[in-house]
Amino acid sequence: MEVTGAPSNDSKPAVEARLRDTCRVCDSNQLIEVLDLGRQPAANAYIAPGDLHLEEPKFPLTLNLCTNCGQAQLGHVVPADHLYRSYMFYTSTSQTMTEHFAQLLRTNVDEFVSPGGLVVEIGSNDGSALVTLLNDNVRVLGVDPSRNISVVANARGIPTIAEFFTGELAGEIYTTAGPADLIVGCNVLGHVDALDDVCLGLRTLLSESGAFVFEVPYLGDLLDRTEYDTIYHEHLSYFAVKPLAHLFDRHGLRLDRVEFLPVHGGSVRGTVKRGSGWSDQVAEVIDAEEREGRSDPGTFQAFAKRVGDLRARLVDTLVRYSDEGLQVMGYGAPAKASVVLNYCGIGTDLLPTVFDSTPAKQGMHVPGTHQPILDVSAVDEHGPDVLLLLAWNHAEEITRKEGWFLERGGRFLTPHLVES
Ligand code: DWN
Ligand code: ZN
Repeated sequence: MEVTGAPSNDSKPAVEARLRDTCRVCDSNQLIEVLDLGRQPAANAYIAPGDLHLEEPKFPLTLNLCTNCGQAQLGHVVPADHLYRSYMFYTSTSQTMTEHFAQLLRTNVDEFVSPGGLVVEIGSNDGSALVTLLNDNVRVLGVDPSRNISVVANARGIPTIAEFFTGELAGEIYTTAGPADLIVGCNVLGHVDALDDVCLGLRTLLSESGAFVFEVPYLGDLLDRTEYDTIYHEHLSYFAVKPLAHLFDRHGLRLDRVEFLPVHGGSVRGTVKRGSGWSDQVAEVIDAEEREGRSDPGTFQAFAKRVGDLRARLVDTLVRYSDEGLQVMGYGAPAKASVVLNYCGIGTDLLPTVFDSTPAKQGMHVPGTHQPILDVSAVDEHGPDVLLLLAWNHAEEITRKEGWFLERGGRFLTPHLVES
């Protein structure tokens, strides 16, 4: 079944979302809907001022739970070409994340890559991670579907294939460059509809003693901290460790190690090798997830209730600030901003402007709710009393950079109503 985006009076053909009624991990059809965030535009589809009059394609944003394997996942798939070919998120906008990925590569190259060995990064974005290895005795290759951002990576000296990573592409890379000692994919698996095909590609490309190291936002943190704004069309899966371990096992891959990290609201990093089953350490984490009810429908019902409550409380707070004569503006225009603003119905009346450091986003408007995006250097001149910290996952870096705003008496408030 296809769900058509809102008809556009533009000449472009309408974009269509596909309803997926089988689980991405276990292929069962035992899916139940656990959250409905309404119809939303693609979260990174920022709008140029000249296009504001056009109707935006909007797609249903519903979260399903597979009661067979416990995988949380979106019900509707927006075509990947629509989401990624021209992309607005640049990893290099966060110094913290750039250092985080540099550290990940250093450690894993030392452990897995022999001199002259091949390191492949899937979803390599602007090359911020691989650039760390440019002076090392290793070969690097980026794979990223966004055409505009791959150009940036190539210009930085990171050979980058501007394509989606598939089983077929993995075979081509194997033929031309040989097996990879290390494949890295951070914040990528969640974006993939055809997980089986990507696993096939990993199995094809990995050297005998090589490793695939990935990071994904962790479902446990999403649930515990009610991070509903990380749910959007790009993120098709919300992973706990158990479904991941089963997925890899089915493809002749073994989840060997997991560790939990604070980035992006709480993430899990996994190390995968050729083999089957999973390690004792992974088994312990899976046991903990069972005890914590990470795949229980009741856990998700409680989560959905908290999401609705947060919406009401955030809107109440913004209305109260407005009544008190306080000026509120947004800080950061991440994809998450679009989810919060559209789901909560926060328009330019309650939040007139959003600031973001990404040059490509500046001068554009937030999808759906249309706040203009200005450079962060304009915060002072606009003089807000409160900044709604839409990029809350970078709170430490942002409050450090904008310490002057706090000293002046300003306040940051996250969409989850955490104040600083
Ligand atoms: O998985 C994904 C993650 C990794 O990145 C994607 N699907 C898309 C993207 O998600 P996001 O847009 O929610 O990412 P961020 O990292 O939360 O975006 C932060 C935004 O805040 C960027 O637009 C840059 C901006 N920013 C800023 O204005 N000042 C960020 C920092 C650190 C700053 O100091
Ligand atoms: Zn399943």
